[in-house]
Amino acid sequence: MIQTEAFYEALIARKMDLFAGVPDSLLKNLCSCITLRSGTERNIITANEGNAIGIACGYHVSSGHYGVVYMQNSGLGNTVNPLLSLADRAIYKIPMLLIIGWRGEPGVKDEPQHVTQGRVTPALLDAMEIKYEILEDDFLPQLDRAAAYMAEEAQPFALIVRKNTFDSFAFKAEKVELPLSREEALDTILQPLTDRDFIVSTTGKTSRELFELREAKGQGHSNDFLTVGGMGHTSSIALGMAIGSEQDIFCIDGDGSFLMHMGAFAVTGQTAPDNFKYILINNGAHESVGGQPTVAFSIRPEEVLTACGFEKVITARSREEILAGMEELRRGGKRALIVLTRQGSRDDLGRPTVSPSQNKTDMMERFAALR
Ligand SMILES: Cc1ncc(C[n+]2csc(CCOP(=O)(O)OP(=O)(O)O)c2C)c(N)n1
Repeated sequence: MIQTEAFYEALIARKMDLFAGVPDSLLKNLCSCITLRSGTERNIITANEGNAIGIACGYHVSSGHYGVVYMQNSGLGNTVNPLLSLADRAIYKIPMLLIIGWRGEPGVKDEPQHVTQGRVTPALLDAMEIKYEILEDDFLPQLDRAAAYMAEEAQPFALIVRKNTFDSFAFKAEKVELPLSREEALDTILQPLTDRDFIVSTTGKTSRELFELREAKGQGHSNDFLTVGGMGHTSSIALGMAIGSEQDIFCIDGDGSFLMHMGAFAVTGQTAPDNFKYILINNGAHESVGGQPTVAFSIRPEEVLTACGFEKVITARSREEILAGMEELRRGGKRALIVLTRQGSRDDLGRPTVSPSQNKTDMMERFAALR
């Protein structure tokens, strides 16, 4: 196991000193250390992983130092374009260090959404002609090789990080006191829904909690699309679903997901049919992967949604306000509900026991039965 702070110090000593990325549960200890040690000026928690590549490019050009981009391997897809069309040796030739959490490593049990991504991660880097090493306990020679390669070749260098590589680093996320937890908010959102309503819920614990609430209520799962992967695309999935059916489609998003592809809302706000019902659960954090902050408490998502074409945006903090907001959503027109929740979740929170493909089949049957 690597001592997290020693690794951080070794990066700084090698001029790898501007951090940018999207946090990952596998990199939780490293992300926590960076969040605490680097502060918000030297650690940019980006909306998506591609943005982090852009920041690392700009930083190298102006400072001569190196950006460090951290991500879960599922975020690699968001980096392909800026890596291959900007940083690559045929274009600007910009070095940076990539630190990639290896979910779904072959031989290590993981959730379905990580299996293929995990298997192809090294091959993907090979195909992109990005040099990489798997991070080892004896990491100093690896960082020296990375530094030498970046200096000589002016190209990105990647470190793939296995589960349990970094030792624990205590981090207390700044928590805003709000009456409801996300799970309590979800429980309230479910109250007025019928078996003719459908949900598209976002990546992370929102979908896990929704699954458990449905279990507890004995309601089955065929009305819920749990966006287990493809973070940030929840609202687009719901948009497509709303176009394909006359039933009400409730999109339950998270603030990290909302920010990841916020551009989608400009188009959704203009094109969403009346049965598209948007709910944003805003806890100001990437709570599912360690509680690292997002900027969602510092910006005004309601104004973003309004500017994009949502006619009315309601904000709720309590069960009563959520229920009133759900009534408003039912009225039709482009309306959205923002629910402010505190951070935190149950320690014994489980994972969906229905496979995503089975979930899809069940859902298609349910839609067909209502057509
Ligand atoms: C492209 C991509 N990047 C990163 C992740 C890792 N990840 C899973 S859930 C999550 C946090 C989601 O935050 P938010 O939408 O605010 O929901 P919360 O966890 O706070 O409920 C992250 C970063 C991912 N699954 N996919």
